[in-house]
Amino acid sequence: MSATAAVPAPVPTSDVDPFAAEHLAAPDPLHRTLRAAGPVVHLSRYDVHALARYEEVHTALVDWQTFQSGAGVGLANFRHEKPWRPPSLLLEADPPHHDAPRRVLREILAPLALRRLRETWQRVAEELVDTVLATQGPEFDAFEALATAFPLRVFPDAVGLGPDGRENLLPYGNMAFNAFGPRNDLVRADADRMAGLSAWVNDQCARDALSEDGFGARIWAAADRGDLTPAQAPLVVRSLLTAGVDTTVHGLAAALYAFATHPEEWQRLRERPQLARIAFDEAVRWQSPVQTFFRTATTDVEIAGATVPEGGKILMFLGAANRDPHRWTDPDRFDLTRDPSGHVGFGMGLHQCVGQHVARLEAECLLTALAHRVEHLELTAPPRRHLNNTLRSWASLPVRIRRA
Ligand code: HEM
Ligand code: OVM
Repeated sequence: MSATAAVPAPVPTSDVDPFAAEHLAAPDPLHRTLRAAGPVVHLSRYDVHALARYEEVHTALVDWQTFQSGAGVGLANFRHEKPWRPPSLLLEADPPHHDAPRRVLREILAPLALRRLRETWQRVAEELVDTVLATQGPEFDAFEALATAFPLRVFPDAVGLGPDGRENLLPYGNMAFNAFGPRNDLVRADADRMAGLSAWVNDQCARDALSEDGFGARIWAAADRGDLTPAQAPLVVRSLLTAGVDTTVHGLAAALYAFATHPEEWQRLRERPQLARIAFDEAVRWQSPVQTFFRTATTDVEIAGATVPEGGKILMFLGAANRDPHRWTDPDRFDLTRDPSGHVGFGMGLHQCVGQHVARLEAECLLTALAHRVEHLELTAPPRRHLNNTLRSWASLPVRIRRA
């Protein structure tokens, strides 16, 4: 027996700040470095353990007993730090508390329950694309005109929001996704808007603020049935308003960016518009609009020879796992012929995105409407990123299109 076998390999450590502007703007080089450094890397700046390989990220996502969400899925440890708002009953909860809210949302957002929306969303997408093509000419900002405009036209109505104040939705989501990271300049930049945005969102979660036929009303109906308590209902509505807007805006932008830079894949989609769903999942794999989430260790846990202490935070790089060459062939390629299933862009396991069918339906409607009307699209200038601690997000996507 060799003496070295008993000595655990030292955990690689790094003082890199993954939330620094340079890495948020272009995360791929950091992801490569972290994947190569080892299965676990200690990040000394925040005293957290980082996972950037597919296998370890997947393991942490599915093992909710060891890697809990109830102490927060951001850097802040709710055991010691007061959360910036009452925790989410889904995202920031563990079984058994997680069960009832999850079941309620799963049923309301299930593919079958969304069927009644498809016809309307398809029509809205077609009208939007027709209007953009008619009024904007061949060159426009696809981030504003399509990726932002479409979700904002369909999703708030589907939830049942009133007409006023919808311009608060994106800033609120931006703030919430920043709040998972450290208290850096991105968080400080929104400090003065936090109270106002939160008050507006919380007001929209009341039964009286919601129409009678949307997702929000169904959440309140679940409370009437006793599936939720009346105190839980507004917080479950809040989850939709927090998680359901920015994610799809930047997810759709990722898909449009992918096609604007991969003309041969656009031709493939035009030939077979049924590929829209797979194309969207491949764009989510390729760009990972949600880049990171944290967990907290419920016990001293060994990951590939390294010990993460009980109560320690674990940072999962979803975007790095989605491009791990040990899991994906030619991972940096946006490729409609691959099978993107198994990507962790929507998470995996118990907390896997409960709104993913909503996101896919939006994407399917918008992408097929475009596929039928646009022969070619290309960038006219480098797109601009918007920096966020969690989202791989966009500020502009300048394109030129040729009508079909
Ligand atoms: C959870 C990503 C769209 C609502 C998640 C998680 C990810 C994710 C990675 C897992 C969190 C974790 O494991 O801790 C995305 C992406 C989207 C998207 C990339 C769009 C491209 C949506 C939409 C909604 C939504 C449209 C609402 C209609 C939620 C909720 C959770 C969640 C409520 C928490 C689920 C739970 O903890 O059980 N999402 N999401 N998401 N998502 Fe999404
Ligand atoms: C929530 C939630 C869920 C997923 C993502 C998210 C801000 C929030 O339940 O509030 O990001």
